[in-house]
Amino acid sequence: MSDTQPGLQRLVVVSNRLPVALKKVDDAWAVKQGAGGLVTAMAPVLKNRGGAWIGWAGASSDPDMDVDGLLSDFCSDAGYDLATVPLTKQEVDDYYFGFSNEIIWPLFHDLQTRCRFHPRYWRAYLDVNFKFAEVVARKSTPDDYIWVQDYHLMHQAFFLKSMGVKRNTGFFLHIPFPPPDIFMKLPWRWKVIQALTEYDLVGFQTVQDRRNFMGCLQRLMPEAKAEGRGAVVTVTVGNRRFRLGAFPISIDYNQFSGLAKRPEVAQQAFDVKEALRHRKIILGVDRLDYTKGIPERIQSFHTLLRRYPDMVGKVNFIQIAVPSREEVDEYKELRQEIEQLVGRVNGEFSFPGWVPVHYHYRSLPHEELVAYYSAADIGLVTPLRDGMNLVAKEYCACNNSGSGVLVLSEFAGAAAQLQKHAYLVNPYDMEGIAKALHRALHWGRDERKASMLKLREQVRKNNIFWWVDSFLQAGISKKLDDFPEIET
Ligand code: GDG
Repeated sequence: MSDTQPGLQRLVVVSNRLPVALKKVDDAWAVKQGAGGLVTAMAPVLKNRGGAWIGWAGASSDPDMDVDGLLSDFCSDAGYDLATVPLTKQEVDDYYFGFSNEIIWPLFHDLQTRCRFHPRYWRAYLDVNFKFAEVVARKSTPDDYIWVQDYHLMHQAFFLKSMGVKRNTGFFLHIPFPPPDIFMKLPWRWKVIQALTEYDLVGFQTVQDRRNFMGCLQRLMPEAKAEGRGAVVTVTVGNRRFRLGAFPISIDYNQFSGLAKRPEVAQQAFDVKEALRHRKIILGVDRLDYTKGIPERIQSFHTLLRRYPDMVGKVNFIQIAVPSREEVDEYKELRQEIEQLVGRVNGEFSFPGWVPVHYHYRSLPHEELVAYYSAADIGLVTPLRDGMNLVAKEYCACNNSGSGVLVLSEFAGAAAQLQKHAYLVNPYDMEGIAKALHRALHWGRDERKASMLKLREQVRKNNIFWWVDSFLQAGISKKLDDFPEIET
């Protein structure tokens, strides 16, 4: 890569999925960069430092498709390499749907009763992690910095070491880390904790997640000690020393705020308001997942209409639910439950010219999503538990008028940064949410503007580029004093 900056350490990012999507353009397949925040932030860093992204390309619907050929065309344009880890259907079933999504996902979101602790899943998880580590070893050199993303791949540093491959490694967990009483239910708890101690840096979304991890580590390895204060601490276990840090992930603030200002997006936002006859709009946006608290949110809106008759006919609730893990029974049931609840509220309260709940079960184009964010008077973000929740931050970034209110679950990682100026609620407390919505709908303009200004400032300053820099500084610098204090 000729245009990389000399002297900078190359970066190798490892994640379950590659940050690309296969799209058909004029009857021919092409690889396009994904639109998520992580790839937006990482792509310029990878281009600047040089490096690679390693991951699974997803299941191909066309067995004759030349995935590697398509990826190599993409790499020459993107300025960094992509390397695939091919997975069989059985591996995807057991490692991805099984271990990752039926064990770690519910357990780490404090929903242990949803876990299915099949030993087969654990074996597949280890086999696939080994497979990934072999590709990482082949595609990297000892001078590269290896940054592993998320709970699917907790064993990368462990397997690299067991192969005798020396690398500087960092791991970032996008979901919460549970407290000891919950983590201890995991049959493979010791092996998972031990594998995480093999990284040189382990990053969490919040200081609380980092504390939970330290609590689990000390339960299982009582000799473990942490030193230091602030966002990053150094841990010693036996003769191993590594760092633990809190690095709250964020969004490309300027991209969201800028898009919301574009005339065509502002027009779309106006059209949404006009279609709803300028009634107040409460907005929920989520992947359809049981951690996001969507049924509880609809019931809270139902409670609002029942308790506060002055709200009937004056407010709309729009819920956008993006299809996710659709082949899994639990998600199918959740979808049915949501549809029934929406039907119940609309059945009870609609009258000609007013339907209280508008429910969209599909993924909206990015511009349309931004238009909804900027049209909404209230961003209602009430996950039962969430690592961060980017929707909360995107809502603030798009609210250029400053007149919106963020009603936020106290169990979203975002609450650690936004609690002072958001309206915090307990997502299980439907009466409490209804009350919060009623109050927020009656807040004075100056009060709303002052709070939203502070929220936007926080998201603007601590954006996704700040997140990448903070993590890399903590991971690559040798001394802890080399990087500034991280505000959490
Ligand atoms: C995991 C952790 C953590 C949603 N609807 C549409 C759409 N979206 C986009 C949003 C947002 C993203 O999906 C959802 O991000 P979240 O952060 O809310 O949630 P997870 O997918 O669960 O992500 C989470 C995150 O990782 C990052 O570390 O915050 O806690 O669970 O960006 O904009 N995008 C489009 N149309 C939609 O209809 N285009």
